[in-house]
Formats: sequence, structure tokens, C-alpha cells
Amino acid sequence: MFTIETASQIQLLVTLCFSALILGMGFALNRGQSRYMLIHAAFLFPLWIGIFSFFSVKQNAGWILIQFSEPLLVVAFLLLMTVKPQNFKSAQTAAMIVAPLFAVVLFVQPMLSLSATKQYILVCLTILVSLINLYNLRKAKGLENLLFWSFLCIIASGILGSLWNALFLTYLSHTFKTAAYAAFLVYVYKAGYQRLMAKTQDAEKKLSDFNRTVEMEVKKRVFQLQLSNEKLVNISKTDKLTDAYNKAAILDLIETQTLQKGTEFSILMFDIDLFKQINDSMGHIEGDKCIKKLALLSKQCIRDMDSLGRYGGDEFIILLPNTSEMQARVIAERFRKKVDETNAPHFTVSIGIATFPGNAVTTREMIAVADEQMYVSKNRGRNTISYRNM
Ligand code: GH3
Ligand code: MG
Repeated sequence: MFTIETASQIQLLVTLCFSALILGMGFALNRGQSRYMLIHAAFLFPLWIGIFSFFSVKQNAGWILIQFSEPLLVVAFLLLMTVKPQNFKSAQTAAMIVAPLFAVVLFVQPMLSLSATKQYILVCLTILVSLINLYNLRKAKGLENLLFWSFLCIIASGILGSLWNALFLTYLSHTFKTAAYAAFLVYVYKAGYQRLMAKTQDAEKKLSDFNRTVEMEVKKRVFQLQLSNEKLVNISKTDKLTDAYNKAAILDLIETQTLQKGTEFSILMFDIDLFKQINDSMGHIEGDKCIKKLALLSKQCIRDMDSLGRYGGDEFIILLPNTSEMQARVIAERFRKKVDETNAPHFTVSIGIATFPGNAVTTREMIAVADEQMYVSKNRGRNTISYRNM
């Protein structure tokens, strides 16, 4: 290991420690962002020279690091300016770009052996540019403030360290340099953390947007499924030819009525008279039309709360909730007359009435009574209504 005086040892140690910290933190907080990682990679160089200098027998490596530590930091500043130009307005940008150039020349000048006058001019220019920066510093906001302070400290460190050869000034220079590194380190940490937070928030927003879209899509699908389910249920309950309930569905509805306590309801069972003759004389297609017409007439004669079902062939049932036998007789008679008015072809119906609970108390019994009364009507010469006396 080479031997250098205490002041330089401190300077080397500060440069090494901060380079390692900035490098590590920059890489950790900016993973995946190649441009920022490249900037922080600038600190790999002093770190490498520093480590190398400890194991080198020559003094050169340590000296090179000491000489170039400030310019390296300034280069990192410049790189940051190029990445975030929107944060630096024109005047500030100009100052920030010109100042580092002077700073670089200032730090390199000890090796150039300039004359005293040229050194003096250089120092004056550096001070002037630093003052411009100081003025800009008042306007800088948030994190950029830290960068300006760091920059001023490094300029001050350079001026103090390279012009006069007094020991206390050397230590003061190192103090400024340490402050510059510390401010830069805080900037790297805060800016990296902010970017990380912004990235996380962005990812969270995208995730919640995605979740909302999925939720809406699921709701839409569920609604469509419910609709098609309802359609399927309706299809399974409906008679294709007449659009009335089919046998199973009308029996279910009657069953539901019988289960209600304290209710009274009636059913009308009816069948086209001599329908075979219509089929035989006019054909099945005309026969179908008669069945359809009968269903239509039935629907016109009943209330919204009533239900029409096709029991089979030319046989139908009308369910009349909250209807006594007397009321059912009126409805049945009105319906019989309406059918009797049909023409081309003219046909009639025979109707049987059953009332709950007077005639029957179960679905099966209700059907049996209505069927029995319908055949009573047939036997009485058709085109009539029949009911069992209670
Ligand atoms: P009744 O007065 O005793 O009822 O005499 P009917 O000739 O009407 O005798 P019945 O009710 O037993 O005959 C019903 C006929 O209806 C028998 C069948 O060929 C016919 N039929 C059953 N379903 C259909 C159908 O969907 N369309 C057509 N066109 N005819 C049908
Ligand atoms: Mg018939």
C-alpha cells in the first residue's frame, strides 16, 4: 500500500465511501432503468481506482483518484442534466452546463502548470459562474435544490483545495467535498425513491384498471348467462305451436295455487268439438291454425293474472286464481260464446269447471273433476259448460 499524508487519506476515504454508497443506492433504486444506472456507473471508476490504490505499491493510483474525484462528480451532474432536461429552465441549464466545464478545467489545471495570471482569470470565471448558480439556486425547487447545493460545494472545494497551500484550507476543501457528496447521495436516494414510487403507483393503477375491466366483463357475462338461462327456462315451459304453457308448466302453476292457504281458485278444461272432422276435411295445417286461433281467443278472454296451458292435442286448461265457481261459470260462458262466433272454419268447445277447495284439494283431483265435467259437456251435446254442484 502506498503512503500519503493524512489530508489526502481523508479525501481518498470520503471519495471511496461515497462512490460506493452512490453506486450501490443508484443501482438498487433504479434497477431496470438503463440510463440512470449508467449515470451511477460513473462512480464505479473512482471506486475501482480507490480499491486498486490500496493494493498498489505505486502512489499513482491514489493520486489519480484524488485529482479526478471532483471532475467525476461533475460529470455525473452533467449526465443527470441530460436525463432530466425538463427540470432545468434555459438560464439554469446554461449555467449548469458552463459551470462544470470551468470546474473541470479548474481541477485539471494543477497538472497543466498554468501561469499565475491565467490561474487568476480561471478562478474569477469559476466564481462568476458559481454566483450565477447561486442565483439560480433560489428558483430551484424540491430535489433540484439539493443538486445545486452539491454543485456549489464541489466548486468551493475545488477552489479552496487547488489555489493556496495552507493545511486548514485543504481540510476545509475536504469538508466541502464531503458535503457535496452527501448532498448528491441524498439526491440520488430521493430521486430514485420517487421514481420507484411512481413506478409502483403506475403499476397499481394499471392493475386496478385491469381488475375493473375484468369485473365489468364478468358482470356482463353473468347478465348474458342470466338472460339465456331465463330464455331456456321459458322455452322449457312453453308450447311451441300456441305459445301457451305446456302441460308440465300449467300443472306446476296449479300445484302452486293448491299450496296457498285460504285461497279459492278455479280451472277451466276445454277441448275442440269434433276436431278430427276439421283435420280430416281441411287437413292438419288448417287444424293447427284452429288450435292457434283457440289459444289466441283464450288469451283475449283472460286477465293478466290468469294462465293458459295446452294440456295435449286439442285440449287446454285455463287457471283462474282468486276465482269462485260462480265467477268461473261467467268467464267460461263468455269464452264459449266467443269461440262459437268463429268462422272459416267454425268450431266450438266443450268446457269443464273445477273449483278449489270446493270440488277438489289436490292438482290431480282438480284435473280429474275438470276432465269429468268436460266429458259431461260432450255428452250433453257439446258447445256447453259443465260444473259439479258443491
Ligand atoms: P270430441 O268432440 O269428442 O273431442 O271429438 P274430437 O274429434 O275432437 O276427438 P278428440 O278430441 O279425441 O280428437 C283430437 C284430435 O286432434 C286427434 C288428433 O289427431 C288431433 N290433434 C292432436 N294434436 C293435434 C295438433 O297439434 N294438430 C292437429 N292438426 N291435430 C291434432
Ligand atoms: Mg276434441
